[in-house]
Amino acid sequence: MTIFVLNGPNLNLLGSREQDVYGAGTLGDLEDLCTNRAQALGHDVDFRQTNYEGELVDWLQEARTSADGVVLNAAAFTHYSIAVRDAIVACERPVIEVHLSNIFGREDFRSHSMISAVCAGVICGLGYRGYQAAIDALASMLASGSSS
Ligand code: CA2
Repeated sequence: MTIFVLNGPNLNLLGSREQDVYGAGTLGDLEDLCTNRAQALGHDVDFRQTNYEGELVDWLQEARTSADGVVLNAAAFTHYSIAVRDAIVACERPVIEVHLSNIFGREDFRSHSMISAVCAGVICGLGYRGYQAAIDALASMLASGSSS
């Protein structure tokens, strides 16, 4: 099975600054971790990052035909994008929302997610481990044929 791991704006900067919030690893390190985890479970990962809302919407639409499940860190789009929310619903695949940081322990505006209600689950505050946990959960959901 194929799992899309989709990352939103500014996550290409991982490792270059704000290491106290997001960790010291780079986006490349995160891709390696996701790929290795999925391979160990017998799945493929298609790992992508974009700074553009429309491109993320395009990828979620693509997931409907090309992915079995999605791990999504929509970054700042999480907090205001109705377009991303609608694309999650339209993709008809289980989507797990992930954040590296604990969005509930930061500025008030980060505590609200436009997308949580339409995702299969939410993981935040666990750093890179959150992506690993999301891949594990998706693999288990796909194997059992359930979306929860
Ligand atoms: O904690 C997360 O994963 C976030 O999705 C990251 C987003 C933020 O807007 C969300 O509230 C929470 C920001 C990603 C920016 O990443 C950077 C990485 C290094 C340096 C600067 C930004």
